[in-house]
Amino acid sequence: MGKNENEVEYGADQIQILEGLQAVRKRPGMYIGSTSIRGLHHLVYEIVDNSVDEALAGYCDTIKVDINSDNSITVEDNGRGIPVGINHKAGVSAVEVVFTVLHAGGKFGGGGYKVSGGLHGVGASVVNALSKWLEVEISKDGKIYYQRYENGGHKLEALKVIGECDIEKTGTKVTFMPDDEIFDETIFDFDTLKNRFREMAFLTKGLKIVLTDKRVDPFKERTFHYEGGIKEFVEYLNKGKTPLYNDILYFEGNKNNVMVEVAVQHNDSYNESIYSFVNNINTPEGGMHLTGFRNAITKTFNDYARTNKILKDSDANLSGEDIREGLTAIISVKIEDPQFEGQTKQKLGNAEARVAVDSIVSEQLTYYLEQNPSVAKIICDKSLLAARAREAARKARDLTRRKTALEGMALPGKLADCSDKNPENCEIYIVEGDSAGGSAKTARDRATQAILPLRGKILNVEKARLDKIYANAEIKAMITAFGTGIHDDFDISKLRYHKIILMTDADVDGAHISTLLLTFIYRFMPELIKQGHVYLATPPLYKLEKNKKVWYAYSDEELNQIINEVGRDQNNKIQRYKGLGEMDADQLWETTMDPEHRILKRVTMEGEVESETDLTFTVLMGDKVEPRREFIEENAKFVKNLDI
Ligand code: TTJ
Repeated sequence: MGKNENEVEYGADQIQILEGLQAVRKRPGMYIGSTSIRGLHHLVYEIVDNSVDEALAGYCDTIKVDINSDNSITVEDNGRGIPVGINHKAGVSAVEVVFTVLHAGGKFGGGGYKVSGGLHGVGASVVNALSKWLEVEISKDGKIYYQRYENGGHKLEALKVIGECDIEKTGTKVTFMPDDEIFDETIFDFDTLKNRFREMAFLTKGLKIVLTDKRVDPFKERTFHYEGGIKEFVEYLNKGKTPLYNDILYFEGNKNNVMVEVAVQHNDSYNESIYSFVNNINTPEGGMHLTGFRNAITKTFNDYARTNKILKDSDANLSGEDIREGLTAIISVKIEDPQFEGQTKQKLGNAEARVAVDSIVSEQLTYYLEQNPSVAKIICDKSLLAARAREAARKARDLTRRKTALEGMALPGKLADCSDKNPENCEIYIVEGDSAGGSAKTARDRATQAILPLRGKILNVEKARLDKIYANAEIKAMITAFGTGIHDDFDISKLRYHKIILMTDADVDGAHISTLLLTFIYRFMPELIKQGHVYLATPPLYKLEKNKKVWYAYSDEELNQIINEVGRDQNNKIQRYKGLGEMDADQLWETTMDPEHRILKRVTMEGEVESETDLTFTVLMGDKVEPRREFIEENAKFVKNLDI
């Protein structure tokens, strides 16, 4: 029986190809990490990374990403366009190879650096396999080539010419619809994509990325374009702080086939915000490139300080931590064959990267300091101050470290500890105010629930140096109670409670105290948040009493719903809770502490751009007002029009 024009002949190769794509559909998590919203966004990054490769090769300077009204995605670049000729080994067009063969092509045969996606360049074929449909258009040589795939990568026809274009127009345009049989969530989040594309543009100087959300009217559009690349990234991260000098130090070079770019600027804060990348992928666990950077600056600043008598011979060396106090830095390396290690495969293992970064930064930083003695002195003086504060803090810190049992309980007096000693069973409530703390101590399950009452507002650590922080009783009490230590001392295996629950009033003051607590935990023990140990308790907003029966409502909507159920009449007695202190121990237990009924909100680092979280804390908790006002305007999505 002859085959009609739209039937496709399945040779052995074709069957093998479809089996490959079928394998992706069977175990998507193996290729894109998960089928959650994170995996959904990874599809976009996998496609965009191909265009970024073309930009790195020097042939593309604009990438447009559209979220279409049907929640499909279009990515279009002005690169050379995927080759359209027949790939003789595969017997089909190179385009078809790219979209149907797993791990296809070292980037279509081109040399140069490959920016492999978050999951190491699984490429476009995986996106095709996980899409309901996908279309590709290539413009080159005055023609528009087109091909469409459906149901996880089944091609409808061979690549064909569907039209003409200007002879000088070249580029690749891909539109795909994620398969809702694979993904739990198929609604793209504009802010998540926005944050990642901002980061990509910073890391690829000169590249313009335009993100447009066509699901809203008028369209929402953001353009990211930084000729200064990672120098502008450092400037952006420092916008919530005060730089200590005007220059942004920039070092770049190539060594051992490792391309190195580093940008550095100190600010007046006491935190370090250092972000490292390999082939545009963020490496939160650091690795060899970060080690090379740390080694280089510690050695170079100490050499400079001694040579220039800023450090006397008798003085101890400045520690890395002293020099990095207030440091904002981006370390970006590009390497042909990155080896990722660590718990989450986000740590760079290539030793040649350590050598390359160390030598390039040491050499160029030494030269910069010699040419700019005033900046060098500013940095060394700040490091000396940090060293003295650290020395003072060390003494204070030793007081927060648990002494041995022989020296008696080193735990804070105000802590009502629990009897169970297995941290996995235990939780600690950080409670605002002594009265609520009293009720919580009465209400709790003594076996597994510890209570640490805090008195009023705690220190805003965003603006305080370590010695001042250690001097603060509330902060010291939490450090001792948690047991992990902080900063470089931090050891998650010493955590004494697997749940840290912040319980504050459901009003503005309570929210402020929760924010101050989260700032402290994020700046001093971020792993507690990253590993999901931190929660917010949610006390009820209302109590409704009717004919001796009681209901609790945790939101206005829920109150309305209950009133509709029980009937709207004058027997309803409604109390709006202003604070935890208005509840007696039984009510506090029943509504907010009983694991059977309570509602806990887990605190997570939403989104994938580490530096955005850091910047958010700086902007919201730092001392510069303008960036905070901008942030609130940009993010206050539900500002009610106050009828004043
Ligand atoms: C590679 O080297 C040979 C000439 O063509 C180069 C190429 O294929 N460039 C290229 C691929 N630019 N853009 C892509 C691409 C863009 C998107 C949106 C999706 C995919 C899979 C590839």
